[in-house]
This record gives sequence, C-alpha cells and structure tokens, in this order.
Amino acid sequence: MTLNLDAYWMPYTGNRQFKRDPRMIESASGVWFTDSDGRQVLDGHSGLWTSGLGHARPEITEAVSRQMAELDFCPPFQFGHPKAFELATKIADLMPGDLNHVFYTNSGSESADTSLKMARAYWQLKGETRKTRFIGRLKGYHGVNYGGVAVGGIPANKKLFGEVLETDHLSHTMLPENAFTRGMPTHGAHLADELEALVERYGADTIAAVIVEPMGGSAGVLPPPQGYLQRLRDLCDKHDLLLIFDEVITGFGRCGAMTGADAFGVIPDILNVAKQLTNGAVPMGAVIASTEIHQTFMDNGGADYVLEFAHGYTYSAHPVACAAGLAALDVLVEEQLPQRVAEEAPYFEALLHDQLSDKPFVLDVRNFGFAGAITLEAKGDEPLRRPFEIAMAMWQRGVLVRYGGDTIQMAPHFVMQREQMDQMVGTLADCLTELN
Ligand code: PXG
Ligand code: PLP
Repeated sequence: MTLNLDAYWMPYTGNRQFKRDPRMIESASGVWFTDSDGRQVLDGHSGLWTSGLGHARPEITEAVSRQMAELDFCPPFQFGHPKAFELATKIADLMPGDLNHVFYTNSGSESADTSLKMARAYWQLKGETRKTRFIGRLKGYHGVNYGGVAVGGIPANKKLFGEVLETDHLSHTMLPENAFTRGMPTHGAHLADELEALVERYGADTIAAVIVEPMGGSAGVLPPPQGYLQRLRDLCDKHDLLLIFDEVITGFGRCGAMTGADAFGVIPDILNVAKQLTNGAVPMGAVIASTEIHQTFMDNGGADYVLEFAHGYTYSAHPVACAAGLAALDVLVEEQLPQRVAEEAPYFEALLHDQLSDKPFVLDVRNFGFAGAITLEAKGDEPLRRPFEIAMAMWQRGVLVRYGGDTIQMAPHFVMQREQMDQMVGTLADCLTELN
C-alpha cells in the first residue's frame, strides 16, 4: 500500500518539499529512530526537545497502558482523579521557591496563554485594573496561540496573523561580541535595563507581566548573559510586575538542573512547562503559580462552589497524561538526569566549539546544558536555505537535527552517550565541510 500524503497538512513544515521527499519515522527506542527504509537514525534533538529520557521508556509505556485500562478519561471540570493531585504535588516539590500550584494544559502554547490570562486576572483581582500590557523579548517563542504569538518575538510567526494584545518587547541578547561564547555570555546584562525605559514609556501601572524564556530555545539556543535574569527579576520587583519564565524547553533537566530558574538562580512568579513533563509521550503542559498568586484567586472567589479562574481545557489533567508525567518524573529523579546533564555538558560544549567553530559558513556556536546551536551564513539572499540543506544531508547520513531560521539546533537526550554525541557533531562538521 502506498501512503497518500495529501490530506495531512503538516505543522511548521515545508509541506511541498516534504511530500516530494518524505522523511518518515516509524519507530523509536532510546536515542534512535527507525525510518521507513529501516535505517537507524540518531535523534539529535530529543524528539522536539521533548524526550530527554530516551524514547519508548518502558516505565512510561507501562504506566500509560495501565492507565488507559483503569481510567481513560475523567471530566477535569468539577471532578478530579487521584493522579492529577499526585502529579501536581510532585511537580510542586520539584519547583524552586514557592511555586506551588499547578494548572494543567496540554501544550506549551496553552501554557503561554494560560500564564498571560492568569497574570492579567491576578491584577484585576488586586484592583489594579489598568495592569494589562505584556512585555516579551525579541526572538522569544511562546507557542502559536494568539497570546503567545503577541508576546513572542519571531517576526515570521506574527506577520500574517495580526496583533490581539498590547505588548512591547525587550531586545534579544544575541550580541555580536558574544559570538562563539561557551555557555553564558559575559556581555548583555545591561539589556535588562531596557525594562526601565518601557516602564517609563507605559507606566508600571499599565504593565501586567514580563515573559521570557530563561534560555531562548526555538530561536536557536540563547543562554542568558551573566546577571541578565537577576536584573530582570530586580526590576520586576521594583515596579511590581510579574515575571513569567517560559520553561517549555528548559523545564525538567535540559539546563543541567531541574529548571532554568534553578540553573540560573532566579525565581519567577509563574513558570510554564510542557514537552519534557511526560517525556513527550503524551501531550501535557502546566503553569506553576506562586502561593501569592494562587491565594489571591482563592481569596477573591466568592462563594466556595463558584469557580475562581474561568479557564481550563477539556483535556487538562488527562489521566493518561498524568500517568505518563508521574512515570517520567520518577525516572528523571531516580536516574538523577539533571545532574548527569550538568556533568556531561562540558563534554558536549567542547565538542561543539572544537569541531564546528572553524567550519565554513559558521557565524556563531552557542550552548548551555544539553542544548547547542550554530548560526549559518545566508546563501545568497536566502538565510533559511543552508540550514535546511545541511539538515537534509545529515538525515541522509543518519542523524536528525533541527533546522530553524538561520540555525541548526541540537538537543541530546539526557541519557546520550559520548560516542553518540561524537557521531552527531561529527556528522554536522562533515556536512559543513563537504557542502562547501
Ligand atoms: N514556549 C516555549 C519556550 C517553547 O519552546 C512553546 C512555548 C510551545 O509549545 P507547544 O507544545 O505548543 O509547541 C515552545 C515549543 C524548536 C522548536 O525548533 C521549539 C518549540 C516548538 C517547535 C520547534 O526549537 N518549542
Ligand atoms: N470549541 C467547542 C465548540 C467546544 O465545545 C470546546 C470545548 O468544550 C472547545 C472549543 C475547547 O476545547 P478544549 O477544551 O479541548 O480546548
């Protein structure tokens, strides 16, 4: 049977090129995919930043199968099931500071929009009814729903869709003088001071929150400059703005700590997760709020049978997702994988910089934890073409990496062995040389 490729309109994909030359993945195990030709392909991106524990973990597979048979669905509005509470407690225990209250979503995009609604509603409940504006950051990615797109800072994601929120954006932190920095750049903390100018322009009494990824992911791995996040935190405190960290990529181990907040030593008021929460096995996200924010909703809820937050998804706290999340977080903690990432990150860092910095077209190499990216010189007037061509050549040679904008991105599984990292980065180095 030949597969009809016509009906499926693929997300964030060049559909015409894909359907001409499909890259079909049929199974996965550990750090390996098997494609439709039976080839073993090294997964150099942990799925889509999702699957740090390795694919098809039996602990998760078994928990999900058991859950399907036991309770396949439970209405999340007005009813609950034990695993939703158990998982929330576990997540809260893993979060820094007093980030203790977990609101479930089904994706990073839903987490973004949930966090924005939570922030605005918080100020409404406090009587600060004018605090409605959001500050994002250029190159920021907060998913594809309308709120997330508005605070996001990637022009191609915004161009055709219109604006629905009052936003403004801080500059991004990818300074030319930081090119080829290993880990966190030394320059750029001053860019956080732009928040002062925005407060000056709009008034703190009109700004609800600042939302940033502690380490930029989608735009091609942007570790925060040293001191930058702390300055943002201080300015948010000074002007009474909520600070939201979008940790959809950095949450649960990627930075060599449980969260980006832990890795960089700065605690937000709201922290968004998705992806790694279930190891990618079942869609799930969450927004974790501080005690103060949660309590504000509870205190203003009116009669106790009346809902405090008019928000939620049919699939919030889905039992199968909760089972997957419980199993995934158990593995993450028991195998001490955030620590393993921290221990192995220097090896990955050295590999990236030593193997790639001197290769043709490479304008920058960036890394932190188990995240790495290179920026490539435009091919004529086409900045997107070279990363695509390189990634296709790598796929031919049995390594999957992500291409996006003018970057190639790598995200080793937390369990990846050094020889597999060697293969991944070595294949990239070869392709850069040979496609010259
Ligand atoms: N916030 C952040 C920080 C993300 O990285 C989302 C929100 C949206 O999550 P969902 O689950 O709605 O896709 C993300 C997702 C890449 C890449 O190339 C990264 C993401 C999505 C697609 C591609 O790095 N991150
Ligand atoms: N659209 C319609 C017509 C619906 O009935 C619902 C949910 O009941 C939704 C959208 C929202 O779906 P979800 O809760 O899965 O986000």
